[in-house]
Amino acid sequence: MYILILGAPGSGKGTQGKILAQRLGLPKITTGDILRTAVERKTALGREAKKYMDAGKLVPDAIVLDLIKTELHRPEAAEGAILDGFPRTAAQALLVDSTLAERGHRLNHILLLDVTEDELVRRMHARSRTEGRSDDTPEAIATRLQVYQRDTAPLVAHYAQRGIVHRVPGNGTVDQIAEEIKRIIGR
Ligand code: B4P
Repeated sequence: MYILILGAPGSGKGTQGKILAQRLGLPKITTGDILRTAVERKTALGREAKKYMDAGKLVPDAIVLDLIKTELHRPEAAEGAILDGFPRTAAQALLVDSTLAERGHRLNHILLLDVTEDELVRRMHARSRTEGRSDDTPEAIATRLQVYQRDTAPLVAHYAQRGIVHRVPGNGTVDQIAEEIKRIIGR
């Protein structure tokens, strides 16, 4: 089973993805974590990605498409995975669809975490005080929210045609949202 968790920055994708991956025994692929690790290790990918991430912009498809393909080809993801943080652009969505189709798979569920902008901003400001992520500055947060609306939110319409998008109210507590996801997935 392949499940995509979609939502604005700060909507709880990472939080819910982790709970869901543990419950279903599936690997979680998180492009944000992979890119942050590359930045910490100062690899060529990390040095290139950092300029975009710190500004709250998407890392260009030219860099991310290869990364996505490699992750989806990992043996652990051969029968299913939780996709957290990608696809984020139309080109990434096409790549995910075609890569899964090569093995006779497709996305089964898309969980769209629906959180008000006030709450998104509150969460990211709260995190900036505890985790010190370099893209949780007021300027980068504003850019990330704009980029989400421009590049990623249109993917909802792309997937809605297939009838696999589930809108999940995301303003509640972590446990309430996890329960709602369990109800939607049916396990
Ligand atoms: P991500 O790491 O994916 O970051 P994000 O979209 O900003 O999500 P975030 O981690 O903040 O949200 P989450 O909802 O988990 O990407 C970071 C950057 O990497 C991007 O801006 C981009 O530059 C680059 N990137 C990543 N993937 C890419 C791709 N495919 N293509 C191009 N570039 C890419 O966290 C929410 C916070 O709220 C947490 O602190 C959590 O503790 C808290 N929270 C969660 N649920 C809550 C709840 N119910 N109540 C209260 N707080 C909650």
